[in-house]
Amino acid sequence: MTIQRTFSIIKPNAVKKNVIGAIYHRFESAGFSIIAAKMLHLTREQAEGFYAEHKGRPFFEGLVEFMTSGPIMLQVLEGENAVQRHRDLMGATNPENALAGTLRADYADSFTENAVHGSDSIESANREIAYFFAEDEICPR
Ligand code: YYY
Ligand code: MG
Repeated sequence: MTIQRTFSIIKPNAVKKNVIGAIYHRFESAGFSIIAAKMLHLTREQAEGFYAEHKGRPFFEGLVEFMTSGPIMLQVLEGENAVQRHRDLMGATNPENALAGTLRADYADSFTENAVHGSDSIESANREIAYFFAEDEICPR
């Protein structure tokens, strides 16, 4: 029994499809509580900073272009083993490899436009949450 927090983004392609509510329903049905949320249209600086670990990779420029192409929803999710369970709910990074029933299988349009982001470790979650949320914007039950 380990209650964790993880960081989630509903990316621009999914926001454009009007599936914020559908994805929130999937989070809540899977036992996550949404304990912080905001909508933002990222600046280039915010997107580059968030994805700094990927700077220099061939897909970096396209990723930043995509992530700044429209508004996104940011969430902090809390629940049992949240980091790994949220990764499982999202599915593989490349939607061609995402299992049926995962968010990426259902909502991704391409490798880059893969609908959702989720932290890959507790350390990443802590860093990513702090990148976008002040402590007083997080509302645990
Ligand atoms: O954590 P996750 O989002 O599943 O994948 P990362 O390897 O951290 O890559 C971040 C982001 O970059 C991914 O969601 C799509 C994009 N991307 C890409 O467009 N092409 C690649 N070959 C690898 C990643
Ligand atoms: Mg990642």
